[in-house]
Amino acid sequence: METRVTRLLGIEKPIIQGGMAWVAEYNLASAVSAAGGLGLIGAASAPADVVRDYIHKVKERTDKPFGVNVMLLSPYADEVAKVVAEEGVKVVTTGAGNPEKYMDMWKAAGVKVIPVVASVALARRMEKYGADAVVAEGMESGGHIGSQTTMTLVPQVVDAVSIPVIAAGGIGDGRGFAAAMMLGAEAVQIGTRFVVAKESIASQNYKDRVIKAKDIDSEVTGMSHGHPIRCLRNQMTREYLKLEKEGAPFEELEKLTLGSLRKAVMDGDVVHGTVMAGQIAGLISKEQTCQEIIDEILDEAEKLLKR
Ligand code: TUI
Repeated sequence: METRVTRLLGIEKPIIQGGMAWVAEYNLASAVSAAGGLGLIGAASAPADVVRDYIHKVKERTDKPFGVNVMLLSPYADEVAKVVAEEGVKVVTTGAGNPEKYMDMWKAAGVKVIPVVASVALARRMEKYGADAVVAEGMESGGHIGSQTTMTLVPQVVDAVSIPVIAAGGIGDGRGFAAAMMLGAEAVQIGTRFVVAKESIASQNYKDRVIKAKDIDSEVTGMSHGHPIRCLRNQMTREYLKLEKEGAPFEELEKLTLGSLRKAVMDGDVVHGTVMAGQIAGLISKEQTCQEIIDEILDEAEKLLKR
């Protein structure tokens, strides 16, 4: 399936893996790229030397294109942004902010720049600053979210910009993929379904919690202090939301979530940790390889789009 996004990135299949903190490391990124999609190393809050090492590890594992997601709230964002340019990474996506200050450096290094946006205003601004495409991410996504849904955001961004739009948020199968194409997207970004990929290093407890999730198990913490995070309900979210309702200060809330994603992903503590996942978790029922996930989504979507 060829689109402006597959041509821009030199990939076979219009599926981009989300830059998920802790989960999107070199094993997952190289597996998605080797399967014909675009794998991403999620730099999250990792120091620049760790990201550089991961870039080398993906290069050892596949000669297909891959990218790095720069999380703009990271204390290491400046250094990671430089590493991306120095290492000749083909594609960068950004999250949780406005990447304007890095755009000239990346463009000069020949990096394709794809900011993740949650509004039409930021999409327009990114196009003006030279972005090659944007990911329009709805609030169905896991992790840090905006306030618009994928269904409403994607067509509005498609109408507002001329660069290609990649849809994200709530997409987990061929139906979601086909729907995104109908909204005008030219690729999709998928996170939650890749969390349970065989190549994903997420703990078995984390994967099982996603597989077990029901539609209504999704919660949003941090709304009161402007950093909404979507994750699956557990003891942590119950305590957090209770404190939030009582008007607890940010410092007190932060105690519950400091290091909590690592706890869930790496240590398997899905009771006290943060189990970030999108609203589509309820649809995800099994562990598969990245190749199986990508091929199944595209086979299903192609049948639907031909109907
Ligand atoms: O970035 C994400 N998802 C994430 S980042 C993350 S790590 C984190 N942990 C704690 C607090 C904050 C982050 C976990 N999940 N997705 C992309 C995304 N970007 N979603 C929404 C946005 C966004 C929101 C506001 C982008 C720009 C923006 O405004 C920027 C501006 O200046 O207008």
